[in-house]
Amino acid sequence: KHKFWETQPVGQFKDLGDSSLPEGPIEQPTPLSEVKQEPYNLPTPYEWITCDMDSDEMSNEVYALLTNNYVEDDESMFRFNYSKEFLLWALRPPGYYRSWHIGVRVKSSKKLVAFITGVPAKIRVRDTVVVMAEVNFLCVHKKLRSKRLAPVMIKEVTRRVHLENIWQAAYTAGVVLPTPITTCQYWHRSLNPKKLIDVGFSRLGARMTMSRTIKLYKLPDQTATPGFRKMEPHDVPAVTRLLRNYLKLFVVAPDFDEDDVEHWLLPKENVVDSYLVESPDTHEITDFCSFYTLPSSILGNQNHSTLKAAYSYYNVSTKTPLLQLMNDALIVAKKNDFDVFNALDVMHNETFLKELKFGPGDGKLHYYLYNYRLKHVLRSSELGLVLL
Ligand code: MYA
Ligand code: JJ1
Repeated sequence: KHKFWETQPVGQFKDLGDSSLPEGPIEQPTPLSEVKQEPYNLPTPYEWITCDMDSDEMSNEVYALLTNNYVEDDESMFRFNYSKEFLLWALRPPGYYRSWHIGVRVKSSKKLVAFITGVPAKIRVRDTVVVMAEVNFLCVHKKLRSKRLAPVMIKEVTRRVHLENIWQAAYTAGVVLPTPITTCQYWHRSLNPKKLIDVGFSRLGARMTMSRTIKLYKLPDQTATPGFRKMEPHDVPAVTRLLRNYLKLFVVAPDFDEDDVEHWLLPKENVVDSYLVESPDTHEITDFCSFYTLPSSILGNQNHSTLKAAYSYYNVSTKTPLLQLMNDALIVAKKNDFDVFNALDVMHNETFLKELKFGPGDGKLHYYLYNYRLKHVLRSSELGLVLL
């Protein structure tokens, strides 16, 4: 069934019930001198390139490839439209390797036709912090699908990760591969229900009119929590402490230091938004919420071309009830003109989804580790990791 994935050091379906297998790396690292020194062979019309994302020309080509060929929903009504600024943010975190931004060009025309990336991350699995690659943005041009290019790209990124002496990876996909560490459900909270219905993102419920629907999803103009404000640079140490303490609760979670928090959570316009609660009396930072901006192109609608979506990122509540904190997140997202607020059922998200009128979507997201076995599949609420 999975001719490629059966050859890889990942959990296999046949081993799923077998808890005699140990938790941890599936295969041991080899000396770097034994890592293949030259790139894998591509079919002759194509060549590898390392994408210099600092170059405006290169990042424009990557943006165009993904805009036209990246992930769609099951009915091809929407396609992720990561912005250029978002891609630069996602691909250049602290300690990133340029060599992990990999493109494939047609030799004759120089056209970019495929892409895959990794970025380094420290991820804790139970008590062990493991340096990993987070692999994302795997994309093959629509006209070159089903030619087995993806396995070559995955092997090439693996080789370049190994050259940095890194032997594990984390990734997500909408498809089932051998084998998920957990499977998450997407949930959606309408902010602009009329547009969502007009473009086919959602439907009028049974016995619902448009005006009743608009009323149902109405939100206050102002946030409710005293001391709720945007995160600022001087908050990095306090947010890092809050987040590190919270992420201890989960079986798999990032091990963020202050540099990571500065990069991943400090607000960046049209990319990532973070808010916190500063206690009006003690000035303590007690709660935190964040979301990233990922629009989708609306395919073939006369009236609208993009859906502006916010995706729940990391949220921590120690004083403000999570429900109230996330309602404030919905209020600021609505104010900032988002059409929908999306979330996965990870961490403690299940405690607010239904009450805040999120509904389950038709998409699922499967999480995977490369070369690291878990004894059991996790519940999604045991996962403390959100990938972009
Ligand atoms: S997930 C987002 C993936 N991108 C898209 O969905 C965009 C639209 N689709 C496409 O561009 C293509 O359909 C892709 C496949 C490129 C996805 N992850 O070349 P093929 C396996 C892993 O003939 P194509 C993201 O970015 C498939 O099961 N494998 O197929 C995270 C089959 O293998 P097997 C996938 O459709 C990526 C083989 O590829 C995926 O032309 C993490 C078929 O190849 C998928 N999403 O191209 C990558 N889809 O026969 C893994 C299909 O065995 C990283 N396949 O079933 C692993 C860690 C590496 C680093 C390790 C370091 C130590
Ligand atoms: O966005 C998604 N689904 C939407 C649109 C469905 C359009 C028809 N297929 C959806 N809408 C219903 C919303 C409704 C609002 C009121 C309350 C009830 C719900 O369900 C889905 C997620 O649900 N998204 C996708 O399918 C995109 C792909 C997801 C997998 C991506 C994995 C790749 C990432 C790797 O890095």
